[in-house]
Amino acid sequence: MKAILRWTTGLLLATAATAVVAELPEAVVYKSPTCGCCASWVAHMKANGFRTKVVEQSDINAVKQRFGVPAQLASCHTALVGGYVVEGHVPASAVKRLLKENPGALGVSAPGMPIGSPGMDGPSQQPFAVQLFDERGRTRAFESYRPPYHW
Ligand SMILES: [Cu+2]
Repeated sequence: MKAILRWTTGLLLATAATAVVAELPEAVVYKSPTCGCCASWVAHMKANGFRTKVVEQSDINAVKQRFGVPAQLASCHTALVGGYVVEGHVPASAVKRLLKENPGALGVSAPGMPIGSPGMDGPSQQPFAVQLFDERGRTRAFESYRPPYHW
């Protein structure tokens, strides 16, 4: 009986683990071949359970225009995750919250390249914010961060 219970528990745990992995969609990341901080952000996403696919493209602005990223929210890389556009160094936790809450928006952005955001190591960490944007370029606050950071 004990053996059966243990076997069943093991099976349930295995099923739960599979479900967690399946929950996170693949992140398709468009970046220029020379962008180092973009690669560091990809590593951050991987470390937080996302499968990733990198598409190297030198004309990254064309990608942003195609996906509807408002010019004032532009950063380095642009990713597609679960039907949303994720622009720049958005923390994986914010992407997970986005997927969970599923708001009516085109995507999220951490505009610019804030020092201290995931993939942007540096000596003087800055506060930064993640904003939601829609297809008409309207933005609203989603999440804000203050150093010190422990991603
Ligand atoms: Cu960057």
